[in-house]
Amino acid sequence: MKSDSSQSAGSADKSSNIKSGAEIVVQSLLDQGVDTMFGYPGGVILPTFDALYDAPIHFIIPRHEQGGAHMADGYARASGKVGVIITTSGPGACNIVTGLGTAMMDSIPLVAITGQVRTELIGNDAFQEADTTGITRPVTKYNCIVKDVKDLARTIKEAFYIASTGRPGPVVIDLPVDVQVAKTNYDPDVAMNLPGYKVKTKGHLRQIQMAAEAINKSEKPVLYVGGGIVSSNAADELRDLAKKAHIPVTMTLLALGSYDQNAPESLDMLGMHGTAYANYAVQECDLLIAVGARFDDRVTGKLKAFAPHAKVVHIDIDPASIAKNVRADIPVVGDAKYILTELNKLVEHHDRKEWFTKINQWKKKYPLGYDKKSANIKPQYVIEQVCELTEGDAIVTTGVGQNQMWTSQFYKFKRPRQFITSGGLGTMGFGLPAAIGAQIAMPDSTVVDIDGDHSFNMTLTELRTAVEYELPIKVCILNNGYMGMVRQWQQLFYNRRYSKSYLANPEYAKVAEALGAVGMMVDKKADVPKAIKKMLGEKRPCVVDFKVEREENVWPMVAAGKSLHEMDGLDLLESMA
Ligand SMILES: Cc1ncc(C[n+]2csc(CCOP(=O)(O)OP(=O)(O)O)c2C)c(N)n1
Ligand SMILES: [Mg+2]
Repeated sequence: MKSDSSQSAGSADKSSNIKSGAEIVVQSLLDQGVDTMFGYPGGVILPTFDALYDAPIHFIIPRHEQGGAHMADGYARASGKVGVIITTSGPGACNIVTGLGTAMMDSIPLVAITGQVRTELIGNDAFQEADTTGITRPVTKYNCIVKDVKDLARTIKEAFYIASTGRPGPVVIDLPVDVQVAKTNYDPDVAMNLPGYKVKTKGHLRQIQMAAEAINKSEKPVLYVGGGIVSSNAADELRDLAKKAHIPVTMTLLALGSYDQNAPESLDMLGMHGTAYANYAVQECDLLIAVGARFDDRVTGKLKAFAPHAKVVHIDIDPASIAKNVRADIPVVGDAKYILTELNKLVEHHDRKEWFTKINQWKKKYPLGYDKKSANIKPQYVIEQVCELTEGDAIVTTGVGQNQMWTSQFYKFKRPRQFITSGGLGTMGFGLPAAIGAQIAMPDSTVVDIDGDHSFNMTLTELRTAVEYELPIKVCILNNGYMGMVRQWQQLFYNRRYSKSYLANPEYAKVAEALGAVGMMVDKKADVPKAIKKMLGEKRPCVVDFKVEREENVWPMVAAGKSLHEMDGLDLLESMA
């Protein structure tokens, strides 16, 4: 092996630090503070699994690598730490691609270690060979293959640094089996070598002053905050700014809870299924202060007509995000926590009475709502009950579709890292494994996955993982029988032609029981609170299959291509106010 020359080098002390690549992986993880990881074994990663055999790391084996990647992601989102996953080559590595893409789109720090065939076989179509770095390049912040064991410790250190700094994201280290076996001296203090990777955290002082001046002058400002507030742990600074300067706050899907939704300044979520009061406020504001948000198309609607009267302050750690979609009048590149701290020293208090009066009128006229008198179980009712019975304090994950949008509308979040959902990629099947990861990170919290029937079906095998590790997660399936969001679009835009959006479901309560969890089915409205209470008291993983109204729609809705103020469904909300 080419790289074990260092075996003979150095003092007795140093030679005691001779380790195999596999041992270096484990020691590096421990040195990074990793105490929990996820993974699934296979041929070419066996040396590292052998080194993990007696390592003091809580190791969770999912039933499918995709589940493992979402678990690591849910763990990272709930804890703020880096999520770690290890898989074999070929099929194992390919199975985490969706998980990497999910983390990439939502800027979640992950480190994935994938086994690879022997270096001499690479490119030979060897058994279980896949071009992992090629396949994962577009879904990672950074990836690389380590071909020399001497580079391994440094590469792992760099991987954690890249994953967790700047705009966070997933990193893949591809590791051929022979490099796991090769030996070298392990230097825990090895220096990183990342000349091209620079993170600007501080923000330009003059730009910050200009932002403060604009805030002080503004009569109708809106804070529009995204996932960056969560990843920079800047919720306290955000609250100080909103309270001190008296500015209403609207949040993206990923930022929900970063501002207490029960506070009077909260406008809740904006965008396609955002609140009317958030969307109107954005369309009318004279200053939009975007923090850690990227003006995603689900947020802006028709770009040309977005926030037409607003001067835009854009604060983001990723310079590539700034002015990508919407012109920034005052760009500030840096860490949200730092910049908001500086901004708070410079802003003045203004009442902005007229602005808040107007906002409160919109809130009164168009509250979120649904037909509460219906005899059927309305999905929104289930979520409201879950919110009430968990005192708004649970960690909540979701699938994708209507279930996700209703959860964002009807569960009122109080703090960051409480709502865990796949925003950018919109990955069905995320809810259950993410709940498992979150429960592992937060063993004393109540973790509820509010899921769609078809989203749940995509990764339900992971229920067995929750049983295996005795995780008391709760799953509320909003079972409308349909791929509801697809059906809603087909109803509204395809003349009710429900093409391939229906599939008969299994009996989820029985599936849950068969997998060793508690299963319940609820088809009467009166039984909803009882069932939720029972679910919350369960020590075992518990699945409740709520048979909800089948053709309920999510309102309001800004149809694709429309401007934010052109919402459908407002008359309905007004009539239910
Ligand atoms: C992996 C994946 N495949 C397809 C889609 C497209 N899609 C978005 S929502 C949806 C339907 C979801 O159905 P369900 O989980 O039952 O949720 P509901 O909308 O009914 O609440 C589909 C198919 C997706 N987001 N993710
Ligand atoms: Mg459904």
